[in-house]
Amino acid sequence: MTVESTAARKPRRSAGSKRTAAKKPPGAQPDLVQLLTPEGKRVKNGEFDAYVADITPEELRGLYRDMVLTRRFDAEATALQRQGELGLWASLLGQEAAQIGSGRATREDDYVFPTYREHGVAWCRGVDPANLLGMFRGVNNGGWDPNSNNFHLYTIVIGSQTLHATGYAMGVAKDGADSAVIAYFGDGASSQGDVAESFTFSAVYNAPVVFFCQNNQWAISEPTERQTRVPLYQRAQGYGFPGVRVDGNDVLACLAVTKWALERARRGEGPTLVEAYTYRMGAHTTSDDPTKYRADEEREAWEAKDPILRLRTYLEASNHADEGFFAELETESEALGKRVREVVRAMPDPDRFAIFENVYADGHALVDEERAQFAAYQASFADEGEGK
Ligand SMILES: Cc1ncc(C[n+]2csc(CCOP(=O)(O)OP(=O)(O)O)c2C)c(N)n1
Ligand SMILES: [Mg+2]
Repeated sequence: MTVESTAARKPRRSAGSKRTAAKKPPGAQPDLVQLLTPEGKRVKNGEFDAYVADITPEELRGLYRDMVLTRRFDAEATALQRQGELGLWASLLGQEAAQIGSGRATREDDYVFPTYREHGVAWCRGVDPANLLGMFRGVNNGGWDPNSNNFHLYTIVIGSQTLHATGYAMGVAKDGADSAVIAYFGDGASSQGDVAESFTFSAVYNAPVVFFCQNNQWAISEPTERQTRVPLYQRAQGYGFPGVRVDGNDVLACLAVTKWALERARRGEGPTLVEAYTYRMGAHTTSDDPTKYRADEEREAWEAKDPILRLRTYLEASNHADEGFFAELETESEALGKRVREVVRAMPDPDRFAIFENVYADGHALVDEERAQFAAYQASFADEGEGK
């Protein structure tokens, strides 16, 4: 498969979907780059094998460990929300391979622009998972220094980070650096104007940016069929850069395809769209109840394609990992869960007025006014208390 043929590939239509965007049957598999089947079998790929050809058993175990620890951390965060320790949590359950594969493909000097769900990518960038929870607990606006790990703060305004990434990438090119930028976004975000503008700008300025779309099939309660009439990766063709669809539950394929796309960016060949075809196994966030809008069979069909299970099968079948490795990892997982729980519970409440700091470097009259209003509002409670 060449880059050109990838971009020019025809949309696949499921039976009976000639004019209307009919929903695919559960488990339907579109054309995609896959190196590890759901059954854990390594399959050859003429174009992308080269990007993982020298991967060692130790590195394979590392990818497995990353996915397991990320899933464990994510489960702990969901539990913490249920116990009232967090206001909200956006789970990545099911998307571990897309995030670990692409995250491990990045170089230290690359810059990453996430959404609010990229806990696995944060892990790969070296951000302490406990620090991801401050915003969800409502005690800070981020919790880490973006420039320490070249990992931007989480972005809730859907799609806006693709513009930030494009601008940053244009700057990287102007600096003459050979680092690359990667922007994460979802299938729902693909409908945002910001994403369309990012595609146009990055294409015409040949910006070194990879657009990594995790098509997890749902944008809250809206299925992908409501976002597009063509496979999402084909959008790239209209902007003049390549798009490729990868099995988002295959960590090896995600690693290989993202490496390829980042290398294109480094060589000055401009943007790439990667559509990681995956599934959001849990709710959109802890505020959502997916049983209201999707069938259990759909989730069950995707359970059979679990990203962690398939790598475990492969590791065991190829004798790359023994029982000792899995047992040790289990212990490490439990320790991570415990530590995260302790750190979160100990997070101090912020000073109420801290929100007015750092809005402008040198302050602003409007912020001063708002601070004064807030102070008066707070004081009004004190008066009430005294009056009683
Ligand atoms: C500009 C904007 N519009 C609407 C929302 C509300 N919103 C939050 S998440 C979401 C769905 C996003 O879906 P998708 O891009 O597929 O990402 P996913 O949550 O599935 O990872 C919406 C509409 C928002 N945060 N920002
Ligand atoms: Mg989505």
